Amino acid sequence: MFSNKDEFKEFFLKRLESMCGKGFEQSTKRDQYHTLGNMVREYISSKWIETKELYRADNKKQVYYLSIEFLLGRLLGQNLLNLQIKDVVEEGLKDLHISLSEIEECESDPALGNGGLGRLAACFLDSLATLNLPGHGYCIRYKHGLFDQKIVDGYQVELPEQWLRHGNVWEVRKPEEAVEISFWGRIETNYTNNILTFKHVDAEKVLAVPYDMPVVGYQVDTVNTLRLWNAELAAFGPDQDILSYKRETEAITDFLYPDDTHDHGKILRLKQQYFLVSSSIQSIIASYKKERSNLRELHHYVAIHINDTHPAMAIPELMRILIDVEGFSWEEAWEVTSHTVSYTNHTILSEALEKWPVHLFKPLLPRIYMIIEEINERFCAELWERYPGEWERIEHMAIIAHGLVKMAHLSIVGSSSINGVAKIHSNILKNREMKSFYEFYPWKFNNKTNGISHRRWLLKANPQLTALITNSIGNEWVKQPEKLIELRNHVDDPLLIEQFANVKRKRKEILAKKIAEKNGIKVDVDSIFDVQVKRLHAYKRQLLNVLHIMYLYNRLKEDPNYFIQPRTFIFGAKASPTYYYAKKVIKLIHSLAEKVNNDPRVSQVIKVVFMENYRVSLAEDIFPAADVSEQISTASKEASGTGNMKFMMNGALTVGTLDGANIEMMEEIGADYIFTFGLTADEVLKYEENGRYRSMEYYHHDQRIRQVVDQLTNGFFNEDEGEFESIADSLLVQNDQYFVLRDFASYIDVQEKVGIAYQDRVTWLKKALVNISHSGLFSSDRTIQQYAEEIWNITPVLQSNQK
Ligand code: CJB
Repeated sequence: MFSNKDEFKEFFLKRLESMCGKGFEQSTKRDQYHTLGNMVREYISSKWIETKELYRADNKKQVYYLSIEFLLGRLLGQNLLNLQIKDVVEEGLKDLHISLSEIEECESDPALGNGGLGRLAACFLDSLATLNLPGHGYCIRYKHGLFDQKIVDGYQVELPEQWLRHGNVWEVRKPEEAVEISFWGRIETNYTNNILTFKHVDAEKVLAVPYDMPVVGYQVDTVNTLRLWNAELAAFGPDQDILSYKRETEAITDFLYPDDTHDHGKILRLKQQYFLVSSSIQSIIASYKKERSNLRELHHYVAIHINDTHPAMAIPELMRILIDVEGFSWEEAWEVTSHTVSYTNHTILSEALEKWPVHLFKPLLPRIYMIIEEINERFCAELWERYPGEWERIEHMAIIAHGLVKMAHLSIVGSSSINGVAKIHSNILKNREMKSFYEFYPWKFNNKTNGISHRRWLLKANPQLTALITNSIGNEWVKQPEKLIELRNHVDDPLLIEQFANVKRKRKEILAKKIAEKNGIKVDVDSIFDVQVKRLHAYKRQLLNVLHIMYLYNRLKEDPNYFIQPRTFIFGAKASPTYYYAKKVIKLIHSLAEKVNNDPRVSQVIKVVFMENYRVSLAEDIFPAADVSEQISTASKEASGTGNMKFMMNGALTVGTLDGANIEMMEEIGADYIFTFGLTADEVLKYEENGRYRSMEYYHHDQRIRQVVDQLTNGFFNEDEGEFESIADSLLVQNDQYFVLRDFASYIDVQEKVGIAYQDRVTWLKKALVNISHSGLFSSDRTIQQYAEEIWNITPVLQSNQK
């Protein structure tokens, strides 16, 4: 298509004219973005077709990763990088006086996810393609992704996100592969010649139309597929009101649910889940049947992975198709299904474990409900055989109990593998949350510690650091991130340390400029950039960070000689729109920023910045600029965390609890290279069991705590009386569920150590380099390799010239 910059320019100008109907001079940045995006997609398409052909011919097992979220981030820059045409394009554009980064800004973030779970799915797609593994994603084509956050007077306001407003250059609509989904109605059973059959009648039909997006591997020819389903009108019955049918159908794919670990039990969400699952399973079976006729071998050629329980209905849906459509017996269908599906659990927070009321479930999905009932009955019979008379145990493990369908139980019973996402989380699943299931099916449980794509979070986000590393150890680490460890041999090299200091400074300058533009706050690039960016949730304890800043403010006000290393505290977080507490914390951060940043003395040493609308593209500016990474969840509550890994890879030092993957980071780098504090998971879980924690005691015995907690309600913030009363109540009246006050003293101590450590610049920078050198372990390539070998049993498919 083009192999040098002159060819590129010629092609680009021609395409711009034909696509936009304008000459170059009249074109806008958006015209240029669309032209370039279109060209890149065309560049990809031959590889995409070849990959599909190869998979067909190769006859090997493929994995389908079903996820209600894929938080992709912008694709133009990543695709250019992965295709290795970024330099040619950038130079060609430069000749035309166009800046590639400005064009990239025209792409909206495809925000088809909330946070960690969705971003993990996106990193996994990147790794699958790069490792030449036959693996595809299935999700919903939400018209509106996660809401855009605006801050008005310190409060979060949600605006509908509009990623499709200007079209999506990456997608290809495939109407000929549309499938029908049935909701409501009733099931007619028929018993003839000893055969029981089921017919779904009076159903409301919805059409699921696929839109495919290419997933380009890095420096390889593999291009996998992310298939997004769109809900459209199918045939409708004579008695149906067309307008309400249209409204209800389109509603299925209108919005991504803005929950993170909360679930509000809405019927629309249940519809979305079945829509995703039914369309995906139908499509998987259809493509299987094009190549092979014997569905009894499905599990030898197909692995279906469910990312948390949202797609758990893949299990009864596959059973339904095998039994009702393909004529399998129950036993045959179960053998295939339970060997095809595998499941990842991402949280132990009880409010996030999905449980659906039977009275909602049964009428909406009558056949699926029947199948789940049957799975449950058979499972309970097995339990009865193994544990005769143990009613309580059986009731506790049942899939349907007390009018609820428990999706995690269904997922465990119907899957061949259940994994947690960090060692501690997998152990908690085995020894506590899912203990009875582990005792029953010990072989199913395993751990797969999360990882991140170093291509997105280092190569794309931080080209300056990428160049420095390559300069120091060569470029093999790019394809084999575990080779980053070679950097460890160079961390004492004064030149490398100085160059790294320059890179960090440069990235801090870039972020400081953004902060000045967006927040109107001038921050000192010599101060510590201390960052907490993630969804807002009580267990993630943004409040602990806030109370520490209030404490510093108080010290600075009381003691004119009190010295602290200057710091800029940076926050970014969206709160679920109905999560009242989380929204209050956002307001609190703003009130604190107002107080701190406007105080003539305090603002000399500390600043507080809240960056609006935290999302993947903003994260790419933030991680490279961080000095300190805040990973301060209540131990045992953060299943893994993945932001922690992105900071580490960009040379920030972690202040963290012994929670999630922080523990494995510490094991990998050594305790001298991370700042840990606070209760351990065992201590937290023990407190929860024995109920002995009294937050009031910490309030009464620690004057520092008393002062900051009182300031929430005593007019200190110049806000309406009662503005932050609910936060104070969560700490005292509700006995501080997440142990903020219990960990406060320990957090203050460790933060003091951070401030002191930062003053020794060289040692600090060396520690940061050590962090980078060990971050290869947390590449999603390692994680995906483990899933491929230990769960999915898939191997790379290579073009003949790559073998
Ligand atoms: N997680 O983002 C979500 N949403 C959920 O509903 C449940 C869990 C997060 O998943 C990440 C990926 O595994 C984890 O790193 C994180 O700890 C967890 O909260």
